[in-house]
Amino acid sequence: MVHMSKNDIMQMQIKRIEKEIRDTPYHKGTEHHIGRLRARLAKLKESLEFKPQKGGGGGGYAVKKQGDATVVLVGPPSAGKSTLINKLTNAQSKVAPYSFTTVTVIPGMMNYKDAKIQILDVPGLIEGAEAGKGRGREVLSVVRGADLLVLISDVDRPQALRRISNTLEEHGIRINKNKPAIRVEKKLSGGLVVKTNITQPVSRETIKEIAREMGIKNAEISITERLTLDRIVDAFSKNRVYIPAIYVLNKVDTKNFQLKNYNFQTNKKPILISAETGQGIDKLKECLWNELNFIRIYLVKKDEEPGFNNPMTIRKETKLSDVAKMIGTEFAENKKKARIWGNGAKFPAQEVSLTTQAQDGMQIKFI
Ligand SMILES: Nc1nc2c(ncn2[C@@H]2O[C@H](COP(=O)(O)OP(=O)(O)OP(=O)(O)O)[C@@H](O)[C@H]2O)c(=O)[nH]1
Ligand SMILES: [Mg+2]
Repeated sequence: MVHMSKNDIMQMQIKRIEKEIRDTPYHKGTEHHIGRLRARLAKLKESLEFKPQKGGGGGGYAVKKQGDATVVLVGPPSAGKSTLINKLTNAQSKVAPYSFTTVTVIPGMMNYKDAKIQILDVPGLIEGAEAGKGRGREVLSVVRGADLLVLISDVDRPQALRRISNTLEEHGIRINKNKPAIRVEKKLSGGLVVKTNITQPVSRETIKEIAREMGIKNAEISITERLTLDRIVDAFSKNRVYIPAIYVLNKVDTKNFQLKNYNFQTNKKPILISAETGQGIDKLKECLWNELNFIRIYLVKKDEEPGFNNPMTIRKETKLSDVAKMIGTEFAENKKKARIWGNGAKFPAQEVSLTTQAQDGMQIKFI
């Protein structure tokens, strides 16, 4: 008898459920059933992907996040990821005319408009980078930690952008999407209650069934957005990440490439560059900066009058408590509140709690 590992059995179950979902037409009568199948599928994939690996460690893959934000370059082999990181940063990543040149994560730092943007070059990602197979697994785990993704291909393979983003989606990485507007308040008893003022395309019974299937037995579920079945499954899954991305097509120097001839089905137009000649690179830098939503704040030191002496570049929507931590863990320790001036302050020297979000132009004194 052929021995099957637990892993193999789970893979088989996944295939079976995926087939059943494909073979079942979606309508009101099957919605409940499909909802349950989707929930089961999500749970199976979750336990497959996030099971601790034998031997542990990431073999050179664990890279410390540094700088104000981390951007990961993701694309098929030979798209020019290493050429690009060398152009944007101080990194010296090996470039070669064959696939899978890069075998670990190569970090680089890009200084742009006062911001330090960490860029990570990773091995090429091929479609269906299945959990545990090849380097896909490690690449995906680095991708999950990114603040922004650059999905990059070249002008000979524009459709790879869509394929790569599909692969990421299959692994729970949601690109350019907001977190579903659901709040789940777990209770000790009382079953499930769904609250929403919006007409939902999915019935309450199905929503409850998905929740139950995913281990939520007693809870109040408040929904403030119209949500499809997939988004509901996402909302109850533990491993989903929501990351913004920009699309890039490299090697425009090699041929006359017209964007209008392609239907990318991506929600943003790709930026055309040549990592080799430098064409489009300034535009790309500007775009990275914009997408990362940087703002500038001004720190007011003890005994100092409010002013613009100590500028600091941070991400939009950063809480003041996190700003304090960026200054230093020791500094943050005994800070309970802050006084703020300028943007965001109702009046000069307003005292606020550290859960307040920083705004562009805000002057802040920690007290
Ligand atoms: N003509 C042209 N060639 C480029 C450009 N960018 C990269 N290349 C070439 O494309 C090949 C692959 O470049 P790499 O930077 O190694 O590609 P990669 O995406 O890092 O590849 P892997 O590490 O294997 O995934 C090399 O021969 C580069 O010289 C470009 O803008 N124009
Ligand atoms: Mg490379």
